[in-house]
Amino acid sequence: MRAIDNPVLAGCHPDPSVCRVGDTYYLVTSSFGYFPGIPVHRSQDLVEWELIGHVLDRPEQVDLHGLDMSDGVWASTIRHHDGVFYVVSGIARERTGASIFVVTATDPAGPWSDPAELDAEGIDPSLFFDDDGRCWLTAARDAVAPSATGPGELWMRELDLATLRLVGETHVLWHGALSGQWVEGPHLYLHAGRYVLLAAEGGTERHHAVTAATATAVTGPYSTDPRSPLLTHRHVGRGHPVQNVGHADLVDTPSGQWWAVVLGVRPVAGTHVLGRETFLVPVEWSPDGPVFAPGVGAVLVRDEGDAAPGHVEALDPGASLALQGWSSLRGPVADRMAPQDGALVLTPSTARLEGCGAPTFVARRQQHLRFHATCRLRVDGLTGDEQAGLVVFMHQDRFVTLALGLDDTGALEVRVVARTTAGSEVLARAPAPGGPVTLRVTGDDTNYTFTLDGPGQARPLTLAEVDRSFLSTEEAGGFLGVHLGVFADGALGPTSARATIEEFVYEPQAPPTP
Ligand code: 6LW
Repeated sequence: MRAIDNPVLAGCHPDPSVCRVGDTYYLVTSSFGYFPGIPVHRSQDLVEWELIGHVLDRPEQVDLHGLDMSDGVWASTIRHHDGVFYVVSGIARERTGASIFVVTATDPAGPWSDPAELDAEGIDPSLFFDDDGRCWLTAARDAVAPSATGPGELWMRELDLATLRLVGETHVLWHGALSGQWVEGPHLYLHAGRYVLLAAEGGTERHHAVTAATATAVTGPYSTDPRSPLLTHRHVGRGHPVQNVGHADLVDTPSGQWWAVVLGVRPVAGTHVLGRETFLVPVEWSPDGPVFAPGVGAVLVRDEGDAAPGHVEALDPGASLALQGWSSLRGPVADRMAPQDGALVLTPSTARLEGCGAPTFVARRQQHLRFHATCRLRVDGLTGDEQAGLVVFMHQDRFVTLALGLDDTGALEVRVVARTTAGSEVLARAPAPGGPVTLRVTGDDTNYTFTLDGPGQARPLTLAEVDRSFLSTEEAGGFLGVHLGVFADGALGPTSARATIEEFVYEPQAPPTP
């Protein structure tokens, strides 16, 4: 095992769940309103992960239209049993609660089955296969759920694998070790003859923690592991580079070592923009149960190698955008996005970025604290409010665009617009240079800086600087992390306008020298 270069999956990759088949590991994370949903990564060493597919990549599997971007696909669990991969997950819908479903595949790269919806209430479902071949679904139910019996609880029911239906009675397992509030993210393991139920508690912010309960029978009774919390960063001080640690899933290696994947965040000056990322933590078993990060206390090690110098990631419009880590909002947009002569041609949508539909948008995670993202594009035939360009997107109510559009006289301009629930604010505007323009956003410890370059310009023009915290989870709320991408919206109906993305390049930048 190599040194851990945490986070092992950078950018918005929360609620990690992992399983091993032979010497290969598979990991899923939450995708919220993004499409395709539930990225699947593969690794041979738990450190280097390759994106191999998505569980929900067909629109008939999931409909996310109308949802807040922070709703949608929440925490999932991946397990492998008898040659079949199972993913259980839930779709959170603010207005109608959450629904839990299970999907299966023989190849984790896909295709995955259509979801079988389960008659279950709650979030964060997980599966446990016992030694008799029976499968148990656990999930979390908040205190406000109609049939909750406690202040938030973990419950269990048997999943009949032949019919993919829940059968038998519901067992209420545990109300958590801490306040009982936000007891969620359960995963169950059998180790040395004892059932160990891990949970995430304290909320996914600074008080996040891993807690545990144990039992001698799968359905309980479960008693709190008095060592809880087993892992948390609530006490490490706000200056520590990694915060909000929790939501663990365990896996063993073929040689019998144990590891946990957990979520954590990397704040700068108290706010984080990258979302909740996946970290790897060593685990050992004591007679009392799992010990996280033995020898380093419960503190994660983080390498400072945030960016490899000269590393450049260029969008390849001719290859699968999904497998390059690019997503759209709430559904596919392939009918408004086509590769052409090495470029990506966008047709403006009537759906707007600030709505809850599926605008013409495709973006990738911001994965480094410091970066440049540069987009060279040209537009043809824009009318009215149509616009296209680069977007730094946190949520439908929290994003900044650097885009080409028409000014009041119908002349092409470049403008920077910041969106909040209060509306859209134009931060800067400048006449568009003729020909293709180069739009760049630079992120650092302080700001997102928006610049414009183009033919005839002596040097790049800085149009606006936006405080980094504007795009942070602390200010925006919700569960997401910043995505960087391109968009085209504002059409009134069918349109002949086009935006041609000639190049999109993402370049991590090294930390400032002290
Ligand atoms: C996840 C749950 C949570 O399902 O956030 O705050 C949800 N807790 O465990 C979305 O990541």
